Amino acid sequence: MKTSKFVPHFYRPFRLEPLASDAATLGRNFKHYLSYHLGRFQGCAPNYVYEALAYTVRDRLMVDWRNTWNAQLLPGARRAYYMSLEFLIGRALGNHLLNMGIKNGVEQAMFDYSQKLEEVIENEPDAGLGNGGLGRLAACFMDSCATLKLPVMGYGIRYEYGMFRQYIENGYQKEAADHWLQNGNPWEIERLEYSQLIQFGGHTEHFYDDGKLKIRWMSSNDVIAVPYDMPISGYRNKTVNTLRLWKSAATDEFNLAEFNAGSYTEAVRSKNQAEDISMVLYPNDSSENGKELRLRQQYFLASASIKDAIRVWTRIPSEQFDFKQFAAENVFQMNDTHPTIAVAELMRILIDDKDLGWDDAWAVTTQCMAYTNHTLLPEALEKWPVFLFERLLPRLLEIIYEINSRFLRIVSMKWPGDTDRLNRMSIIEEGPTRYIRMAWLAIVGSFSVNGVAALHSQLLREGLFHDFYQLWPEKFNNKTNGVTPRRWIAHANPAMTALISEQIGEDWIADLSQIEKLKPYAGASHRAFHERWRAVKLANKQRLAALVAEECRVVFDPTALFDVQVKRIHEYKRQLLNVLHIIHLYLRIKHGNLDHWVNRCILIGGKAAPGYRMAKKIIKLVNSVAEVINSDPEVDGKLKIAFIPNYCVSSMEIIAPATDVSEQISTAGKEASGTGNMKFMMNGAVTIGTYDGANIEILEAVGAENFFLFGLRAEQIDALRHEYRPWEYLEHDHELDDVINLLRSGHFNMNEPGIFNPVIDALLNPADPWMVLADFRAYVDAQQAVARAWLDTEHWTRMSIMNTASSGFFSTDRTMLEYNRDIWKLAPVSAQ
Ligand code: 26Q
Repeated sequence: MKTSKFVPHFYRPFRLEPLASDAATLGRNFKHYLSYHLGRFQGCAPNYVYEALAYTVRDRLMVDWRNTWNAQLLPGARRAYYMSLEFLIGRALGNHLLNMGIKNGVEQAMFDYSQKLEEVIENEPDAGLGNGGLGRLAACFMDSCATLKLPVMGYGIRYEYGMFRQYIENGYQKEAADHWLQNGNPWEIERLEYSQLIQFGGHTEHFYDDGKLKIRWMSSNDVIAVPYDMPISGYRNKTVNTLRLWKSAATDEFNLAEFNAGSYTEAVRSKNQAEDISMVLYPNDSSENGKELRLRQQYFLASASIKDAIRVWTRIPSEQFDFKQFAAENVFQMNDTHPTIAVAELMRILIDDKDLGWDDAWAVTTQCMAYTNHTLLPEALEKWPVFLFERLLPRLLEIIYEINSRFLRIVSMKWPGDTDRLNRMSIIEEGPTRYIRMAWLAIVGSFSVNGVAALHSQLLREGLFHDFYQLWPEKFNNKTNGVTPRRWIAHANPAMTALISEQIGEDWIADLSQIEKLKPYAGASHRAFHERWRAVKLANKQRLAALVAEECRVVFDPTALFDVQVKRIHEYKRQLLNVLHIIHLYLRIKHGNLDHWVNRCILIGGKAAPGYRMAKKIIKLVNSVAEVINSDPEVDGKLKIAFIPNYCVSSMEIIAPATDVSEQISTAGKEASGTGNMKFMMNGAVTIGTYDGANIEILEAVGAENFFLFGLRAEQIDALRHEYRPWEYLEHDHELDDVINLLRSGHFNMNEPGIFNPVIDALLNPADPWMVLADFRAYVDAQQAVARAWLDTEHWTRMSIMNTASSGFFSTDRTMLEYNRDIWKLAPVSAQ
């Protein structure tokens, strides 16, 4: 008998047969899930229809998902891990249908079942596992990596509660819990078998093993990390990458001692403590800084992810693994400092568990880790009290001390006697309370440090990170952000997508640099195309107007100019500047000063961190001003203001395609990049913006004639800071004076006297870091230029087309290719 050599299963996966995706088969499978799996029938609650369809679609991702996994795991293949406390993915169903190219079939199948696909899609809750830009960026990155076939896995936390739901009561923001998992999550796959044990607390013990000093971490309270995998589909390329989210659970023996002592309730309490870790996403709120639970989340993610990556790397039991080689095949990208404890955790594992010496472990770690910074605001720089580490992560604190003392030796060699510099650069901040500076740990422990737009990276090198830049210039680089054109054009704006593809073919969807082929069509001779471009915009504006009517009870006229500012509410983003302009427009109506008047619908949206008083006041102000203006008969449709509650990924999918003017008006030097600006540009909005973040690169790409630039530049802001006298702007600009006086008069808050005094005080404070009044006149003038441009319809259409046609650079495909070229150095993997 012939015997063949045994081949382990991980080299010889059995093949899965692909499933048919014609409408009839899809319909049958859908009915199967609805009836036999979910036990629901026609007329059931709509979320079950969505769920059954999601399972039907997920089945069709499985083969590619598995093949992708196997192809990426071939021995010797290098992989990257994107480690982030946030992944703001939004809805998945419509996006997968687009990527898989089965939308028409599914639409038909749903139609046969008397369902409208569009409505079914609406029943999926947003996966809101992020605050804003940083979390959404991680989601766009995942999309692009799958489309580019890059072997990148996301590691995050499976929060039970995502970003809070915002609703408005009497003009004020209220928060409600976002229990997005309430009805289950049909996309995820639980993989209990890959659970990891995570240690907290306890103490360290030094001992000798074979004459060698070793350290172990003793009597810790352990928590289990259970992974849940979400599929990330590439655009029509048979690639499905993985987003692995960790849920915390109590260890089985968590309560044995307490159970036996008869203390049942104590036992359940400790179980709850374990489960608390992945319970809720922290809002981006400086009042939440230093919270112990947040540090637990960070270590939980870092430790589970590194252990998992090591498990995957060493999965073949018969082989020997030399951990000195770990960095050759593994690289971790840290999304801001949030997961930076990973630097110390990898050192701990390599030294304590894998027996590497310090120098070898450090060489591996600093070749594995890369760090992305997302902010220059000092209050957003993470630091953790040493005493917290002592209690929660004693072994990691020892390692950080050792990293620091070796690092400071390097500094003092290069700059002997420079104690100021030593203090500035130390990972430990000395003082009554001692802190660990996470950004410093990230820089010291990484081979790459990048900012997220050209200006931001420059300001990092020249300012915040200057000492480190002098020491290690080669570590520093820029990676300008992007957004995925699949979700933000093809999915969100199907009508514009069809129109573009008709002119230049479909290749631009997977290669956005080709969108510049649209530029010739901006020319005056293409009047018919311009007509259709406007018709698409109008239809999108009708769709948004319906949403605004429903959510805000405000009627928007789709023929008016749609002027939109949606983003987190923060003083540096200057929603207040927008409000001052609104009041100015209102006064112009009242004074009959209507030269070059353009009817405007102004939409503002965004969440304020629950503990950020001023941000919440700004929301109240927007709503109060809106109420007065919208109900003033003299205004008569010339101006409409709405605040859209609960701004999120799904609402942006309606908002961006309907926007004419995109407000990007941050104080120069403060917005690291911005990514909403790119979504608007792609959808044919024209930007009014400051010289800040990625606005600068947008301006360069589209040309000054297609962008409304205004305001002080970063260096002018810095220079003015010492001599800023806001009241002088009132003295020299009576229109600004009128605006502030009307605000002060209580015109917008008749029933709540004085509530906006803190806002007025902030604007007139010479220490106002955001210098709102300094840019008022320039902003109003730029808005007037917007109005004049709008009055020339053809001109506006050309600008709109030019914005879309110039947006090629702002695809995350480009961003990911740059990360890969300069940092990750992965070979694309085709799954077949
Ligand atoms: C920190 C400590 C405790 C609790 C929460 C946080 C926390 C959470 C989220 C701190 C910051 C964030 C998010 C920051 C963020 O979204 N930054 C944005 O990142 C975008 C992507 O790079 C940029 O485009 C934006 O300019 C930047 O503001």
